[in-house]
Amino acid sequence: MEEKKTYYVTTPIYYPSDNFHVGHCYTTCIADALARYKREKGYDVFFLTGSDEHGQKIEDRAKKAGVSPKEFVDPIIDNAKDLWKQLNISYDKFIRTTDPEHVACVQKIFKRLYDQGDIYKGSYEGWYCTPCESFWTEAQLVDGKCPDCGREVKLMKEEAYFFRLSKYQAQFEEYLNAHRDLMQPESRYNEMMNNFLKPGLKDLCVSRSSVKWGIPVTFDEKQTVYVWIDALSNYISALGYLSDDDSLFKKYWPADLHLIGKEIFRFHTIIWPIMLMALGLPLPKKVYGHGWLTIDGGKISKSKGNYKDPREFIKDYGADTLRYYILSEVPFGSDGNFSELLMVERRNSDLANILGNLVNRTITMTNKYFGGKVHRLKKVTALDKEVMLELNSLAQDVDDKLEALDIPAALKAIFERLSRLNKYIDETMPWVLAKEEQNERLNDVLYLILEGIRICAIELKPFIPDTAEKIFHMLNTKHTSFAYAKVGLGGFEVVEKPEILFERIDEKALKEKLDAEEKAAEEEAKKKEAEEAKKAKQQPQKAEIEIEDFNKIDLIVGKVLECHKHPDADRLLVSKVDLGNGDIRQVVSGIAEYVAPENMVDRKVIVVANLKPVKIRGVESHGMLLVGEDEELINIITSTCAIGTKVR
Ligand code: ME8
Repeated sequence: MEEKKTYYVTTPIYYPSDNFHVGHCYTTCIADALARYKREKGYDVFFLTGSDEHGQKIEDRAKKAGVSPKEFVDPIIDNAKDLWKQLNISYDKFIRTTDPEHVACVQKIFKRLYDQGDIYKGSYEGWYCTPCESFWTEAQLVDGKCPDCGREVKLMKEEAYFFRLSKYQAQFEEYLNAHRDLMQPESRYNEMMNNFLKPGLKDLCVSRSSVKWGIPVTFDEKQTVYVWIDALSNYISALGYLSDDDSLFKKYWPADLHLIGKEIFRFHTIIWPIMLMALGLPLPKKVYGHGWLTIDGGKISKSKGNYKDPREFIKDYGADTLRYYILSEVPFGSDGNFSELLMVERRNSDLANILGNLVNRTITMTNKYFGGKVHRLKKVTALDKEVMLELNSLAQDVDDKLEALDIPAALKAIFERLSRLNKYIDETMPWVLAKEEQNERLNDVLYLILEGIRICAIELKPFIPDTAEKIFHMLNTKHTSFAYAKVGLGGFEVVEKPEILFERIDEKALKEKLDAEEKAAEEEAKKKEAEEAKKAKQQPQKAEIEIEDFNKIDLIVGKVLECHKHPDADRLLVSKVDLGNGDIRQVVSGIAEYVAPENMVDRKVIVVANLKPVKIRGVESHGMLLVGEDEELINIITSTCAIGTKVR
């Protein structure tokens, strides 16, 4: 017997968060759609998701809550699992980095890399806050002080282990040349080449002695494994790598697809492959870095007032509305805007009008004209042939689009067929055929539409599974698998009463409701701001200064010409800023979490121009961008003044 082909797809493991938003649902929905699709195609699929639970932040939050880190994360993970259940996510395993099997696997990997000389002991340098027992990078400091408690920090070194990324550079580049497929989409390959590989890989710090909530290094009890070796290993620990039972590992590794957001692309396409190379393991076949769901072009965030628990959307509109919208909305590889109103508009136009209405009126007509029963079509007209050709080419079309991981295009192909069926109804006018008692033709027309609906529902199954099931139920058909995705069934006996698949939602009323909510949120934010300003006034301010002190600062309006990520620090962006009069500066800022580099270009910013140049993580920075900062957000202060304008 021929062995079943396997397909291993993963999402990132998420940080435990109380504020899961639609952005988090994005990767998981894509992975789910692909997993469901491959299962339908007969693959033996393993779909992995999970949670990334170690690190200082969790330790701190648990301490604040007065519980152990594990006790702290447990309910958050249950909450995440509940969300995935409500969204119909069909994962095969949910891995937690606190699972004992994962911990044991990471410890073995670390030891193996150490024994073979790929991990060595060195020292890590950073700004240390003694009361908080935390290291900070230059960019994380606020006014040169600890961002958590505001106290003085010291430049300190601690012993740490490093992974020899540099040793594998040549071997990895050679591999990449032969496997351009690894990094998807193509554009990100150039970004990795130019920003990280060409400048030369630096060894990576992979342990900390200052972070206690982590996996202990077995041969050095002072150290815990630091973030990425722990997190990335989940993709193989979940399959039992280095355990007594590694049958899943043997069956499914290497992964067919790691799906991740663009900001963690480097970790997955450079560090992870090199780790695997060092372990002598095959590399994943593809890593796909998708864009973000944004709101008004910015990050989704609770403090911006644009955050809503996805479960509220599911409650109001159903899981399939949310799945359909996020899967069809983000263009291939780039960012896509999320808006509740747009989601409802798409629900009304695509799901209710094009799909729901088609199903409803076809079932109604089949009942009205033939008591719910039609037989196979007998006489094929030129028009029927054209429609059949379109329907019969759908499966291949969807397959091609999904092979290229272009999910919006796959959905578009299906909706084009559904629209074609609606047009076919207008062209054939079944109600006229009924009036003229052309019963044979009427039967053939209804048969072809029902077949079309059935075929589209088969293709829709991976994306909006609940809806597809409802359609199959209404058509009363068992022919719901890809094996039957062509016109050719014997006939239909449909249910008597069609179910409304998607009630239309009143967009005007929703807009009014959302506007009112936004206004209330703005007022709430204003109130909070006023309270905070009042509090800040009561708090000790920085010491008063003389006007001469302020005059020492040279503030100038500049325009960002270029901006890219710091090659060596996730939180930093490196901008080239034109200050006028031929003065072009390079400025490093700790804003990567809040703005994409491409969104910095052409912005007019205010620069502290006479700040002494410094090197920040090896990159020269001459000047500082002014930003506004609260607990969760950083806004870049912009100006409409001309380049070179002095700010006073
Ligand atoms: O990065 N739109 O976890 P995480 C689209 N633990 N995707 C978004 C998004 C948005 N608005 N916001 C977040 C981590 N994501 C690590 C991963 S893997 C070995 C370790 C995506 O919870 C983001 O791009 O911060 C990332 O792929 C995923 O959510 C997890 O983010």
